[in-house]
Amino acid sequence: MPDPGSTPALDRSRLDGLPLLGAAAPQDPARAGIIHLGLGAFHRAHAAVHTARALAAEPGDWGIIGFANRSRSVVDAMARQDGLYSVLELSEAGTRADLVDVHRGFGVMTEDPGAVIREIADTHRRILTLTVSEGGYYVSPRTGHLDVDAPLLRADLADPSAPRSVIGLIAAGLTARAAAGGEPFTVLPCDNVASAGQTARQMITEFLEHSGADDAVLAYVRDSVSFPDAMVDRIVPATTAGTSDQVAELLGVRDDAPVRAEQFSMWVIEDDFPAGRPAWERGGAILSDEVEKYEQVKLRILNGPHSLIAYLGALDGRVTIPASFAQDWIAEATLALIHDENLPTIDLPSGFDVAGYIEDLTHRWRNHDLGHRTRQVGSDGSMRLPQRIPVPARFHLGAGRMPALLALTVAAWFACVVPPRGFDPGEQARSMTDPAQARLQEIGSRATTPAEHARILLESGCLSEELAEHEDFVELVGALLTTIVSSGPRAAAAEALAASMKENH
Ligand code: CS2
Repeated sequence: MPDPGSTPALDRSRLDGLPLLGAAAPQDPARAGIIHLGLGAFHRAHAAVHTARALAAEPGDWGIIGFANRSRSVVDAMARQDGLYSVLELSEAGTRADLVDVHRGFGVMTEDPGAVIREIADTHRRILTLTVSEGGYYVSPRTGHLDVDAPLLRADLADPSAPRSVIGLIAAGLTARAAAGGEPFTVLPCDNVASAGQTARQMITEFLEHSGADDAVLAYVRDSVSFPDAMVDRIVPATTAGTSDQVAELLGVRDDAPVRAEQFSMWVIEDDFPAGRPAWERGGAILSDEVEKYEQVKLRILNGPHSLIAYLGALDGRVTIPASFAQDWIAEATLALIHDENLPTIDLPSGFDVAGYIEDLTHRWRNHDLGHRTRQVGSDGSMRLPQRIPVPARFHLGAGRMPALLALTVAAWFACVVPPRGFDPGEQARSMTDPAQARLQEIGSRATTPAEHARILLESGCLSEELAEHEDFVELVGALLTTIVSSGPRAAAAEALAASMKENH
């Protein structure tokens, strides 16, 4: 173990001889064409990496000005390190570390919203990328429109010049950019949200309308701002305390902002950039006009089943995704969810090797070195599951079939995060977090049985109002939750497997 005291800190003076991933962006911050909101591990292991690779193939003015959501720690560390950090890639062939050198400015959105607005108005900036998680888009799962009842949005709508939500910030930034001459611009979401580009356009436009924006601003956003869809895919676990030690061992420097990721990385982007873009297609990304289909693949083959692995695993006391997926009964339920329930609902991209994607995925989920935690994947289900469950579930229910493994995913989520009265889901589930947890717990507290608990929660519209109208689905979620409470997750998985896709009578 290297001695942290004697390992020199990473900064530009240490670059010589260290491996650089792709190429560096131009040093001058004025030549940073990209702003990024959400400077977490995912962006730094995904879009930033593809950008560095694209710059190696084709130089250009594509440095990144990065804003963290609220935490100073990454921003401070990266600023201290002259924008440098390392990406640890953990594959079967071993672990390698490379430096990424594309970030040219830093800030914290909640501390200095004015800086974000100024950056969006700045004509040197041409693209805004986003990793703000599902909740950052403020889509009401109930209405599909902007969630104007969310307290933060309500406050932003009352005073749109001092926004604190991401949607409010972008709306204010675009308003300022329109006033500064209306140069074209692109907002490119990189979250696991279906039709994320269209969704962002809709939410930002609704925000502007609700806040009484000028017609000229609305016309600017409609005509000169593009919102391409994109599918993003790379498993990036939270950085742990040991990650910096690993970098010290591999590179001989102390990096306070490293990220860890699997080798696999995929980014499919709709090619709609009126102000230009990096040569991402030369940096490992796919530019495609079938992004929506790729998004379906991602959300229904990877993300939805990932949630099931996390919830069943946590209820079974498993700390990590690979430890969960190693349980035969969890793997069996997960693969049945993929093949029998989700795959038939997907309109596959042309020429896409779905069998290969699934085969790869089972290896990715077995990557023990990543140590991806069940509590990480299981957190924020109230924002993630509406993207993952209702559409495929309604597809089958509408045709008279019962998607019992989708129902199991919902029951296991409730059991972990909003457990029925008197049920202890165990330490891994208890450590999952969710911004809606207290509200949902309050709603569920009126129930006297697990079945009633599931019913009240679903009828509150927490997943989708339309789904809650399917009485037989609601009943099955209740029955599966009852089984989890009385006999454990394994018994519930067996029950769901037996019921999956049976014709309704
Ligand atoms: C996961 C994703 O936490 C989750 O919900 O399903 O973060 C997943 O690891 C990534 O989308 C992989 O691309």
